[in-house]
Amino acid sequence: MDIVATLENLVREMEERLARADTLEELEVLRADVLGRKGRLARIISRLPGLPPEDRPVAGQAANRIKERCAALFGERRSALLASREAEALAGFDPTLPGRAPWRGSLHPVTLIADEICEIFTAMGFEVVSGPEVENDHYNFEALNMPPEHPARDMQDTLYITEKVLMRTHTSPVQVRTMATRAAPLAVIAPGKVYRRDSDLTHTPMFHQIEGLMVDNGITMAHLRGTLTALVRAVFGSRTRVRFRPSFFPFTEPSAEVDISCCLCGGKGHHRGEPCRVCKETGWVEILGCGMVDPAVFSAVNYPDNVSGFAFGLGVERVAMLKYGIGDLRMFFENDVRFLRQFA
Ligand code: 2NM
Repeated sequence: MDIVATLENLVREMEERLARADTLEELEVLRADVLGRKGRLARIISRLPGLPPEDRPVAGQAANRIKERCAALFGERRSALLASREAEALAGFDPTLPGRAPWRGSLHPVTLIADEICEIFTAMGFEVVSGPEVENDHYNFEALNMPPEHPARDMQDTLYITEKVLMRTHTSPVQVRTMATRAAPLAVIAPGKVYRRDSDLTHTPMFHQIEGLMVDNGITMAHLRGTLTALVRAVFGSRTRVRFRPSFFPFTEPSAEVDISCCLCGGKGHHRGEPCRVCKETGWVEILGCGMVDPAVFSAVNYPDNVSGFAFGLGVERVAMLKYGIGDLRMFFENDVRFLRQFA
């Protein structure tokens, strides 16, 4: 029967064309040509009603068989093409390899130093306290022996919110607040952000301070000296030398600044045959300010006059720069991961 032979030919022809179709696009053209609504198979089937009735069942069955066979051949070729396309895409890399873990970040060097210093003091029995960054005139200045018009207020370039409300210029108001609510004896440290109207290569409008205060009967400068020497040697190493230089602060009397032997040149003033850039050839670098709390501060918080105490303050960025050999203050605020990940 001629129609059955035509159908058989169609399958053979299609098998050949399928073998040559090597893209999914070519395959789709072939599918439309053979199996589409107006394709070759559809045209053959449309001739069935014109056959003599006795031939129709055999021809009809053959048409159905061929249709299924063609669809199956297409499916196989399509799967094969999809598989080889994927294999091509994956060529040269192994999809079972584990991914690269993203960097999860690390603590900022300022945080590392602040945590380290707080830990050193808590180990000596100090307690960490905190207070507001927006302060008022009383706690930031007045109670710290800096009345209005006191020339010491010119030492601070203050960021004012109103005439009486301001961004704290140091963390000392935290110590004042602590004394105002608690009786001696007291040993506290106050870490935190402080604000100054200052911005250049070596000053930022916000930086971090840690201040400490110890009050009891019989606290002397010997306690101050021993405590701060212990701090410096814990941070910079046990061979670090320490010297106390007379200075002035409105809230302490006497007052001192503490220098340490230069952590780059070891106090020699020269490093690798060059003048030391850290200590400017002096062999010493300033690290903190301190003193015995002025009686005027104690009276502002109604402390009895039989107590004495020492206090100190340091800049965390400054300590971090010296300890890690960072030459530029701006590094702390740029948050460049190439800088930050060195402290991971
Ligand atoms: C410094 C230097 C010297 C200080 C004083 C006080 C308080 F509140 F107790 F009076 N807190 N911090 C102080 C003393 C801070 O920073 C360079």
